[in-house]
Amino acid sequence: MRYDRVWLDARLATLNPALPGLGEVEHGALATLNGRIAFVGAAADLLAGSDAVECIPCDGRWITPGLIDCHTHLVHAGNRANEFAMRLAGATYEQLARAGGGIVASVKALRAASGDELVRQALPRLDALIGEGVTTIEVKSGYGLDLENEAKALAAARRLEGERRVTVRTTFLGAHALPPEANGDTGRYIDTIVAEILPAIAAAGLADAVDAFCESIAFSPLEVARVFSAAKSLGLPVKLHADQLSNLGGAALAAEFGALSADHLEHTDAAGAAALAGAGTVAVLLPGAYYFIRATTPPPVALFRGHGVKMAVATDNNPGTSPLTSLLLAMNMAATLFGMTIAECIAGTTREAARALGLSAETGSLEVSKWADLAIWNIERPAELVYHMGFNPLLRRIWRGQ
Ligand code: DI6
Ligand code: FE
Repeated sequence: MRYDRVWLDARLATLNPALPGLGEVEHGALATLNGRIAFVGAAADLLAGSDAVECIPCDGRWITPGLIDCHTHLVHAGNRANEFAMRLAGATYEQLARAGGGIVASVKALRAASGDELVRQALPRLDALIGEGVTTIEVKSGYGLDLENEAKALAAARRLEGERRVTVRTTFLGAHALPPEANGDTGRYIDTIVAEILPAIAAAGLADAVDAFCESIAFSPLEVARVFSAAKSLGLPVKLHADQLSNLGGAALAAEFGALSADHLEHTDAAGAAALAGAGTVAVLLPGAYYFIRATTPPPVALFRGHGVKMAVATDNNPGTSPLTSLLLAMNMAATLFGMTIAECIAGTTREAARALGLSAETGSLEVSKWADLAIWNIERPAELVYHMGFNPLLRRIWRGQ
């Protein structure tokens, strides 16, 4: 057998779901051909006589799947450090949102920025993630809130794929907040999304999925259901910001629409967890936002575990509630703040994050025929990926074999 590259003498955390734990293989080898994994397993099982253009000894280092940040608002303009200061002085996130700050402040900034400017501002954040071994990211719109600006943001997100070796999945989040020009008429804005904005975004091929913010300060379950029905009729999968600040039954709503994921979930109850399990909807947990807004109700991880709900962990990178560009730190926070195990944190940024994006067949684990998206680490044991705070043990990152 002839391969492009073979990594030898590696310890593998394959995340192969057929294997227990992290699917660990000692004395492992991994070979690639045309950007995909062509062999993964014990080095002793690599056929004698195999040949490769390049052989890379790993000296016992660990190889994991490339990390996946499955929930970000990476494309945004400016920052909201001013609001952070106000929150430190006592204002709440809801108060700032109601006073015209919050998401709407970021909408004004994004509308004023060109597509080039959005790409320019997103790249340093993307580079921070890439520098930690991230090979796939999801990017949401939701700061444009009209067709022109939502399309501009999604096109900027798509352009990131041309700027760096990274896989980008885009999500249309038109139902993120009410635009100022809607003058409080939520129903009419939802009408516009359903009849005009979403069909145009879908026709332009700008979105891989559709998301909404289901919350008392955003959109009701009935309004979200209208957006989701439109998405489904256009053949687009859905995701939902659900139960972050209160329980409006968002998890069950996401499950009802067969959502890829329901995200945040701090206030989800047992019925919501059961619904997620039944639908195979991934629970995406976002400890950066929980930490940054100093929330006090953590998501019900034990309930999710008990119901067999798959859990992912992401940065939720956004200017208002999670200015976080470290997926490794998100893993540490998921462990310390939410009580997730080491294995859950690592699966949550690889295999389960891929599932949350509908990419399970392509990436997220080290299995033959998936993309060779790899991270090679200077660590003695996988727990170090979750343990460090602000220290990056990445040695090398491989995207699609390169
Ligand atoms: N939930 C969040 O945490 C972010 N969006 C959302 O729906 C907040 C976005 C922002 O404040 O800019
Ligand atoms: Fe978010």
